[in-house]
Amino acid sequence: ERPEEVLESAIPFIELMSRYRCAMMEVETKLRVLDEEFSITYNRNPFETIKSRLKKPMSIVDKMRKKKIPLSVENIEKNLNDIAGVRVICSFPDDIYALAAMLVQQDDIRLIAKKDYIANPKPNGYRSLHLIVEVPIFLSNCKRYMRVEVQFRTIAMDFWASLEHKLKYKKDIDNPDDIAKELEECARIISSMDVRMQEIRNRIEQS
Ligand code: 0O2
Repeated sequence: ERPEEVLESAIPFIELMSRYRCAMMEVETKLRVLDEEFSITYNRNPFETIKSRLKKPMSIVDKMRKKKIPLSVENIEKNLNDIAGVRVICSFPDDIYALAAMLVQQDDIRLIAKKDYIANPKPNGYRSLHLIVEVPIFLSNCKRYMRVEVQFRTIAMDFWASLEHKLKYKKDIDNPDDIAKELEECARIISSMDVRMQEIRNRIEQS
């Protein structure tokens, strides 16, 4: 193939990624608007930080291979839910559910799936609330619904997940079973601490 042909064949993929980037921006803006309103009305912020990321092309290829689906722009859009990811990090568990409900009830958002790993943690201890939503993006001549994965976690759950993520990707660790057990126990401690911090905040607000 000639270089210009290679480049040309990449255009649909570049366009797809651009649409995902727009959808990610839409979701992030919606959450920032809620934050703005909260800070004016209730004098507090419902989340600490928000981070967005697009899945890397190589990770997309790996995931499609793992799912044994032929690689094409159409198949990527149909089969992967987490090309566009928004991570919302809250101080308190109640804020997670409040924000998620406010996002989902907006009339241009379609909720595709909800995985509540806070109510039902993974066996390794992973906790977060995952929503797969579709959000419309308005282009020059059309409206397209794009899927975005929104992960809601507390600061403590995020701290845990980033350490656990290291375990997953690092090979040749001494005593991986011991570490996994220790991590699972930490996840429980974190969860009960999140609940206690929430209760303290409720008491402060009531008084
Ligand atoms: P990365 O590097 O964060 O992008 P699916 O995406 O639906 O095919 P699955 O496993 O059903 O696959 O999705 P799920 O459970 O909703 O998890 C998707 C993402 O949640 C992961 O993306 C992680 O970001 C996070 N996650 C899920 N489980 C764990 C866990 O046990 N530990 C940590 N640290 N993060 C987790 P990726 O693509 O795996 O990774």
